[in-house]
Amino acid sequence: MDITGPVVLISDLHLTAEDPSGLESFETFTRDLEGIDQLYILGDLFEYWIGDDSAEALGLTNVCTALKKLHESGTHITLMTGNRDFLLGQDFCNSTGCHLLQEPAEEKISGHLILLQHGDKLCTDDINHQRHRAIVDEPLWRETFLNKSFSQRQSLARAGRSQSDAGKRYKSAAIMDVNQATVENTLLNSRCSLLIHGHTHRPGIHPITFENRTAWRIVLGDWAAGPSYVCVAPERLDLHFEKQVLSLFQSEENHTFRLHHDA
Ligand SMILES: [Mn+2]
Repeated sequence: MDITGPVVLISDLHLTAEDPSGLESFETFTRDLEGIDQLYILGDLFEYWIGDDSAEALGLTNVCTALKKLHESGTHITLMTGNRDFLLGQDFCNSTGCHLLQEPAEEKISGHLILLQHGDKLCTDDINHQRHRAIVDEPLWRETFLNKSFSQRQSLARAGRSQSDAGKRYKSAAIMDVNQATVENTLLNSRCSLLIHGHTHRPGIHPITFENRTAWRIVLGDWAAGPSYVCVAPERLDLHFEKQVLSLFQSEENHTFRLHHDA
């Protein structure tokens, strides 16, 4: 681990008891973070979540304990939900010491104004996904689902997951990536020139030039090959994934960023 800033961001860990090594790597990661100012989790911490009463039944109490310990070490933890764990709620946050943040959010991080999002809502070419997301975002749908018994929720979630896996086999890679016009519009409507998101599992840093300004889209990786994370410091931002580091350095004179690749 190479922590080059006081603020760290992660997403797409997809933690589940079915993958004990993932749980272990999260516990190690949070121990290494103790003492940093702030951790942002930008969604899909869990492979799926069916209500704040189910951590124990899903075999995920160690994750809660790890977050709580990090919080107690003095690190401020901010949590955004993703399309897999959109049912994470206030009870989970209260018991782990996390602050719930709605997307999209403009946050001041190490002096930079950064737009944060999980990322699936930027993938507007995937119409079926957007339709599904609109349904489960309805407060009434959520209330109805959460009022079901644990085993009912469990079997509905299982059915939903296998449907989604089957759907992915037929979708082209392009459909499951962000839509460029949606990204540009999102940045146009914000004051930010940095956007950090996850979801697509395609880590990278991309310049976006529009209306005479350059913005940067930073994409977090998933954790299939170990932790992927972004560190933000006043003068630099580093994206770690698959043993690589991509960095943005900010110039002192005009505050523009320069990209550097460390393979
Ligand atoms: Mn996702």
